[in-house]
Amino acid sequence: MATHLKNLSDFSHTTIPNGADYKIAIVVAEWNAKITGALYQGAFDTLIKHGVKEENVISMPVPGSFELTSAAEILLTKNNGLDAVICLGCVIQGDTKHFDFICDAVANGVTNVSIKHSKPVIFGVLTTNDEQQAIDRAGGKHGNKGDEAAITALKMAHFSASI
Ligand code: DLZ
Repeated sequence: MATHLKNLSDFSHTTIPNGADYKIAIVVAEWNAKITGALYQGAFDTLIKHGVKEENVISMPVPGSFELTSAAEILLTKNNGLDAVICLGCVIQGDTKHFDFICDAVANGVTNVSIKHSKPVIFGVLTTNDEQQAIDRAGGKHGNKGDEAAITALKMAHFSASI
């Protein structure tokens, strides 16, 4: 376990752990599928690139982002071998309050599930004002937040394993 941290200003360059020993679930919302499909591809490819075995990536679609919380809860309850769950979705601002309800519910939901199970549950949900902002973050000019969610899962799985 690390006891002394150096270069605190340089956290983005901390080593990405090898995932050969990890089993990780990716739950992906079907709403805004063009965006969430790109997030999923980024997350999946990043896990494989960093050593996670293909048979140890569990991929599950759910109808919308609101369902990500219950899916993570079900997975962690029924599959004890999981080291992390990545939740991917895209909520785009509309004319009603739906956006706020869904975003709040998922953010709080994944936090609660993570704490309940003492396992990393990663918030890989885009919450954008319009579709272009989402495209820019799903393999566009601002990168792919699915990749980032996968790297976060690897780092947190490693954190958990090293305690
Ligand atoms: C209903 C709805 C709306 C309006 N917008 C989105 C969205 O932008 N992104 C998303 O992932 N899901 C949306 N949903 C669906 C909800 O997440 C959920 O599937 C339904 O309310 C049923 O629980």
